[in-house]
Amino acid sequence: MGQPQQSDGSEGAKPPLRVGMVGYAFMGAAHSQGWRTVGHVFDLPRRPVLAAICGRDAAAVRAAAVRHGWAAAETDWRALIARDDVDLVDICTPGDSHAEIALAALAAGKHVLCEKPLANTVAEAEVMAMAAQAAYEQGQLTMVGFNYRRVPATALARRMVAEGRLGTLRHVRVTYLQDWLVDPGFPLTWRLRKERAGSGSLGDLGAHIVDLAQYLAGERLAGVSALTETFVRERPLPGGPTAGLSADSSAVGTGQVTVDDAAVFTGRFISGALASFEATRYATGRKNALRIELNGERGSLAFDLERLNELRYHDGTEPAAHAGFRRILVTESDHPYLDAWWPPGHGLGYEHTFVHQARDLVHAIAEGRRPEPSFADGLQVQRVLAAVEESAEKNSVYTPIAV
Ligand code: SOE
Repeated sequence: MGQPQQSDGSEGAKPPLRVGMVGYAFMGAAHSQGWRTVGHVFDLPRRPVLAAICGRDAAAVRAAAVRHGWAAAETDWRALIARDDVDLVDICTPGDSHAEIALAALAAGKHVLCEKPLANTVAEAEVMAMAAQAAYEQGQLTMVGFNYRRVPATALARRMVAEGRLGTLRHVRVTYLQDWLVDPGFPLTWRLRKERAGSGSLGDLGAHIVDLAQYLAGERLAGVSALTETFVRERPLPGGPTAGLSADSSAVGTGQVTVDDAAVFTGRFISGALASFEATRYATGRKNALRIELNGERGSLAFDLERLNELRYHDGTEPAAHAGFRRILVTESDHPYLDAWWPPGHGLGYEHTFVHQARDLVHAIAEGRRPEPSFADGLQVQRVLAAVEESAEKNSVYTPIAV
């Protein structure tokens, strides 16, 4: 039975891994929780230290440092990177600054964890992946924060696919649905501007499901056919009717949405298996609904983030008379990550994916192993997203993924 591991007093003797984080909003809070918790739950080879957090607003970043347990606060990410007491830079900013911060951190000799999507463009992601390769040769490691790989149930699904329990894969079906843009009065935040976010639902939600589908399938997509849409093209500016009027606003106090609201696409895996994807912020009533199903010749697996301690499995080799989908309660100590948590039946949640992400990265760094997903994996996802955009521009023409 798994039990939280108690400190035996030797924690202080472990070499520290001193983290500096850039960004303190939703993802910054989630990553902070991961770093803060991981050493109290898992027996790690190095002791994570929350050295410094960075954000532009001095008062807000100081408050975030206190709330999330960071020892120091900086207002300039260059100063954070220059600190001698930072070994690893964790980037939790909007996509338009990922490349610049990651490249500077690598040049300064730091390890880097970067939130998804890796970058806003393929060109940026290419430079980042090249820099990561060069840094690896100097002993620095890099990872992308695709946290949904680290739900115990999705990690178990990966293990079962790798064990051959599905046989030859035929279908992968994935949807990632939210509804926070349904109201046309919702303001024009950075996530709705291409220059900040790169794309809309596609980069934010589509990046997750492309990564998860390829991770679970154990193979990459070869090409896609896509439709994208922006349902509401003009929205109120965030600060109210007169704030920061932009050059492209046609009506007073509003601005243009320059990203997709939804992306629907089909894909073909290299093996010939077929996939379908839907990423939207307009699925009324769906808050953060990520579902994936894989069908193979020997069986099927289904995961629903709203029931994240469960995995559904159908063993197609069982006699039809009593075969059927069964529910695996993913809380056993021999399930991924669960040997360090609670006794069976006591479930985990969303935040634990960030604890597991930190755990895997600390192990990789201590052991000098390349963590996954790598920047090269992040680049490949970026290429899939670019192929989706290209296909959508050409009215769904099948578009091969660049290699
Ligand atoms: C978007 O709404 C978002 O916060 C994503 O950016 C996260 O990556 C996802 O996990 C939850 O939704």
